Amino acid sequence: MTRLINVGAAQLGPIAKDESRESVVERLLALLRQGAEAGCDLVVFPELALTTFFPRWYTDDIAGHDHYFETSMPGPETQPLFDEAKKLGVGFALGYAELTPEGERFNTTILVERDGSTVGKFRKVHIPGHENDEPWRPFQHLERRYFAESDEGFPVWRGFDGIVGMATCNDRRWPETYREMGLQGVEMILIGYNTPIHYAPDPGQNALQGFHNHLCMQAGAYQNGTWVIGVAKGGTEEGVESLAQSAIIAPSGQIVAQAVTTGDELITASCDLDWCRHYKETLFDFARYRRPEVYQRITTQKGVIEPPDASAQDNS
Ligand code: CDT
Repeated sequence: MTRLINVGAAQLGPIAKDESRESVVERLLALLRQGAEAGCDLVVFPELALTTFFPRWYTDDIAGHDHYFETSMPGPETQPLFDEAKKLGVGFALGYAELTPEGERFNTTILVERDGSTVGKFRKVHIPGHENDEPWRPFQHLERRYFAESDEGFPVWRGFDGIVGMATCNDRRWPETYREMGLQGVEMILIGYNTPIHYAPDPGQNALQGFHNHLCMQAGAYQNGTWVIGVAKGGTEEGVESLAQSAIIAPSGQIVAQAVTTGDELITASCDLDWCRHYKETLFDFARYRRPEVYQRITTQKGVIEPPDASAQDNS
């Protein structure tokens, strides 16, 4: 059996601080139309795909940056994207900054079906970086100042003739992200990211950014028998170089398509959702082989608890 879903990973290049939403939406529309021409059922855009990565700037007053946030989705500027996608019969995932009526701020992705209906909304769970001003850094990563951590976890939805889930950027580095969705039978995980190459707390990791990006997504795909679609906003944005290397990853863990530029670029693959079964029903047959009774620390413990130091033990 084959259940083929044609997917486009719509990588974006930089978005300047003063680039208008209208201009960004035009770029998204160009990629969407390219996807439609290539026969895509689904086009995936990156995290915070409507604006520059504004958490790199400190502010005392977050509300002063509310122009980076969406209070409705679709809103007036994004409606043309929704209209065109429905007309073309192409679904899409779009990352954006969400400001709720209650005044909460989330790093959100919406997934829209080919008929224009909303499949689901995902709010980023693992919020990286820091809360307070750290001017020693060449640039800051203040996501923890701007965004609340979602407590909604990692739901999956039936859509695109399969079972689809989402995660956002830093979420992709955590094995729990994939396993939570794997335990719900996920067949395709959509992940947008903005990953600066320079990691100020430990620049020794800079040269490994590309390796770590693919390492975690390929492992998550293989260990859960799922497709993973990783989509970057890459290139040099407001002086900050971010990783590109968007990739479409099969349930085998193999990369089947990869971006070759750091700018706006669509890569596509025909994804057979039934390929997932090869892994879900063999090596990773969870019902047969998992041992949740010995994994208790995973859900009861947050940080590391080391065993007692042997030299401190009383050996009398
Ligand atoms: N956007 C995002 O989550 N970026 C993080 C950078 C971590 S460094 C503070 C990432 O995991 O790629």
